[in-house]
Amino acid sequence: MADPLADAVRAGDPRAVARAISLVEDGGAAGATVLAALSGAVGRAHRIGITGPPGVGKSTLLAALGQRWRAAGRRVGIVAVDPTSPFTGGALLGDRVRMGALYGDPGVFIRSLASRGALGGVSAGTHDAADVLDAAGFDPVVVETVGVGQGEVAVAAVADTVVVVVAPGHGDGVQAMKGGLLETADLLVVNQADREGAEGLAAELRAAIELRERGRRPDVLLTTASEGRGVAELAAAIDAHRRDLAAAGGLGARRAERALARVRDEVDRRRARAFWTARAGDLARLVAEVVDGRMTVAAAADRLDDVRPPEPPRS
Ligand SMILES: Nc1nc2c(ncn2[C@@H]2O[C@H](COP(=O)(O)OP(=O)(O)OP(=O)(O)O)[C@@H](O)[C@H]2O)c(=O)[nH]1
Ligand SMILES: [Mg+2]
Repeated sequence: MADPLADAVRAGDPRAVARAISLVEDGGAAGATVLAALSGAVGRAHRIGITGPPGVGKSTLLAALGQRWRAAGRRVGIVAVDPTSPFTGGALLGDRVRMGALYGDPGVFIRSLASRGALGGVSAGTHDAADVLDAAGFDPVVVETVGVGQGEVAVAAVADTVVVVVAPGHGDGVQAMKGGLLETADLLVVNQADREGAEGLAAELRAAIELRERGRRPDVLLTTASEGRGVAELAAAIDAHRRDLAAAGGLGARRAERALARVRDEVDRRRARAFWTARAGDLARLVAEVVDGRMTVAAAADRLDDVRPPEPPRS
C-alpha cells in the first residue's frame, strides 16, 4: 500500500524522518503503520552501539567518528538516548556542543530520545527509531546509551557492533565491567587516554579478557577523543568487526537475536498492559490491605496472579 510518509523517509527527506521517528516513539497505530511500510527497506545499515558509564566521552568520540564517516561520504544516523537522570540532566545541551560539528550537516541525522527508564536506556522506541534511520539510508546507524551496571547488556540487542567506552576515574575499572559489560563488548575503548591511569586501566581490562574461557575476546583500544587521537584506529576496528562478523555468518545471528528480543518485549508489554487494565480494581483493593498491614506484598501478588517462575534446577 502506498504510504507517502514512508516513501519520503526512504527518499531520505529529513523532515519525514523526524516525523516518522516521532510517530514510532509514540508507540501508536500511526507509528506501526509507517514501520510496516518501511520494513522492506530496513537492514542495510551497520548498527553500532556505543555505551559506557556517564561522562567517559561517548558523545565526543561519536562526534569524532562521525566526522570520519562523513569524510568517507557516509550518511550518519545517530540515536542518543538521554537518560533524563538527575546526574546527566544537561546531557542534551552538552551534546549540541560536543557534537557541534555534526549538527546542521544534512548528511547527519541526530535524534535524542528519552530512555523512559528502560534497561540500558534501550526501549522499543530506540529500536524503531534506528529502523527508520536505516530505511532512510543512513549507514552507520549509531545508538549512544549511558550504561550503568547491568543496563549495558541491553544495548547488545540494538547493535551489530557494540563499543563499550570507559575512562580512568569513571566507575571502578574492571569491577565496573563485571555486570555483563565485558561479555557484551565487541570493542573496548579506554577513552581519555591523556589522563592518568588510562594505560593501567587498559592493562587491567586486557588481563581480565585473557582470563575468559569462552566467548569473543574484544580488542582494547586507547583514544583521546577530545584531540581525535586513536579515532582512525577505532573507526577501522569497527569496520573490521562488521566484516569479520559477516564473514563468519554472525551478522544474521545478531539480527535474529535482536528480532527475538524485540518480539518478546512487544508481547511482554502487551500482556502487562492488558493484565493491569483488567486488574486495576483488585490492585487498588489489595494495595490498601498491604498498606494497612493486613497482607504481605507476596500474598497480594499471589492473589493477583498465580503464575510462579519455575524453580531453578537443583545441582
Ligand atoms: N581529558 C579528556 N577529556 C575528554 C576526552 N573525551 C571527552 N572528554 C571530556 O569529557 C566530558 C564528557 O564528554 P562526553 O562526550 O559528553 O561524555 P559522554 O560519555 O557522552 O557523557 P554522557 O552522555 O553524559 O554520559 C566532556 O567535558 C569532554 O570534553 C578525552 O579524550 N580526554
Ligand atoms: Mg553523551
